[in-house]
Amino acid sequence: MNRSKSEALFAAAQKLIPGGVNSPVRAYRSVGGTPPFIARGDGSRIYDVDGNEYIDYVLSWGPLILGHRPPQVIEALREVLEIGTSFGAPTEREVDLAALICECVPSIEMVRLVSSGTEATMSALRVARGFTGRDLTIKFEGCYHGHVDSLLVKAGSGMATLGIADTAGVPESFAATTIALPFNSIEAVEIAFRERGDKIAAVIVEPVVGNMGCVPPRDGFLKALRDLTAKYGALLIFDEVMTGFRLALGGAQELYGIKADLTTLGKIVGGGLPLAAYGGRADIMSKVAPLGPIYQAGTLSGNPLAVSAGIAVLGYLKAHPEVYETIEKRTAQLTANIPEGITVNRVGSMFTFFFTTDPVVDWESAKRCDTARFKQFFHWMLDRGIYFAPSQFEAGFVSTSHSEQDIARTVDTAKEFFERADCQSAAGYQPAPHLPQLE
Ligand code: KE4
Repeated sequence: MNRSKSEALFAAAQKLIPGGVNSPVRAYRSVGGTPPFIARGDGSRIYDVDGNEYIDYVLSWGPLILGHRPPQVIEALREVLEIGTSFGAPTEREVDLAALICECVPSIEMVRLVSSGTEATMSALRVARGFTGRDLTIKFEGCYHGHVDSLLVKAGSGMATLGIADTAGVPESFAATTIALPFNSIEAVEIAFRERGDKIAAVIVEPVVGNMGCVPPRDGFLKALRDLTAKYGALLIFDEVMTGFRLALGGAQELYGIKADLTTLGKIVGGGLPLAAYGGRADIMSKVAPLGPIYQAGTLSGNPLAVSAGIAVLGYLKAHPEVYETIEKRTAQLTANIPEGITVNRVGSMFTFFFTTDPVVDWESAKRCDTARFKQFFHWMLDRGIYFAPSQFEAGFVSTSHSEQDIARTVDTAKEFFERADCQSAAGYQPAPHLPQLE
């Protein structure tokens, strides 16, 4: 597959942008090779600057549940372009989106719009500390909640991909406010609360983890978090930036029947534009400025372009709940037909192929994956027009625009990889370090 234009652009980009990318995981550091520079997207497809076509299972890391350029979103954006792009003042659309969010996620009684998932989790954490008057947070190893200083402790996603346990630049005093525990370990949470329960402001969790790869909660784990936080007067924060509107209209909360005190949303809620949100119980959210003493602000919060895209997507999902059954069925077709020899985790239309034969239930088990074989698989698929996340520690997504033919072609291409003799071990098929070519 010729990627000469991407290579030239990548070389130019690296002179101007750290690593040539505006978010680390895009740089292909853990899989090697040149990241395709994307020229356009349409439905389930993206096309790079060299004209190569791919079936896209990254979907901008989750937001594009309706695929690329869904007509509803394009039309909504066109309408807004006629009236302006940003006012820095309240608009009717923000009230409409707030109402939609509160309707879809019953635990959210009041909501504040922000511009990124990181902003949402950072704000939710500050609100939890302000509301409880406590400083400590429990998070789980392998979970990623954006690049919030105090949460970049044993985080997943790009940090797991790059093998960075803890980032530089975060004062020890910040990191010390975070207690990182094994995901799915109720006992570890019980001990933490027994020892320091009166100092813990919140537990923040990806209710279904996407950022160490897709890892579902063990039976009873989320309920235990709900009970323990209530017992000790801490808040339960569900980080549903990835799972919100993805697993169900009401997110993981609807799927598992657990009501969080605060919820963070992102990705789908902005329909592919920069928009995220945090919200929850009115008694908690009423502490947020200008109503209460906890400050949070944002120049482009609630801007009409992003809000209109969010309304278009959420409005469509609300009017067509059957889409969840369709994308879950398509994802099941994809994951059920992957040959033996790897572990597949799937929840709804989120999935990960883990290159291990052991169950993957937490970061300890995820990090034992054979990332060298994942790299071979990744390039095998990429060179045949199947675009997965360039990391073993990310989730894949299916949209309403993925056809049964897309799924069948993906399964067949994966089967070829697993059946080829030289792909049976990491010593086998090796993509060229900078030019993953195949004969
Ligand atoms: P952003 O600040 O990237 O909008 O959202 C941060 C965030 C918060 N919470 C969860 C559960 C998330 O998954 C994310 C961001 N997800 C990653 C992908 N795993 C974004 C991709 C990237 O960092 O480039």
